Amino acid sequence: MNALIKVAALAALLSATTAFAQGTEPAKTGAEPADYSKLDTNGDGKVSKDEAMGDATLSAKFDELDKDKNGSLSTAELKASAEKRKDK
Ligand SMILES: [Ca+2]
Ligand SMILES: [Ca+2]
Repeated sequence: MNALIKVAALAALLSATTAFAQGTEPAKTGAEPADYSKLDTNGDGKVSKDEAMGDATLSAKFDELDKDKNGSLSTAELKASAEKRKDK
């Protein structure tokens, strides 16, 4: 009786594992920089200081990342920060 329960449990476990594996999407490469485009709520291609508030890390580094001090982070400025992080 006990053996039968064990077999049934094992079968259930195996089918659950298979279902999980099939439902899992391929892992992302991880090389992708953080998606700051979603912070650009007004869609002008730049992240303003207000928009940066949506990301604590970005908000904290805003002044440092805003190289030309124009009050917004351009794609180039964001890309530079992503590449800087990659070095570490
Ligand atoms: Ca914007
Ligand atoms: Ca800027």
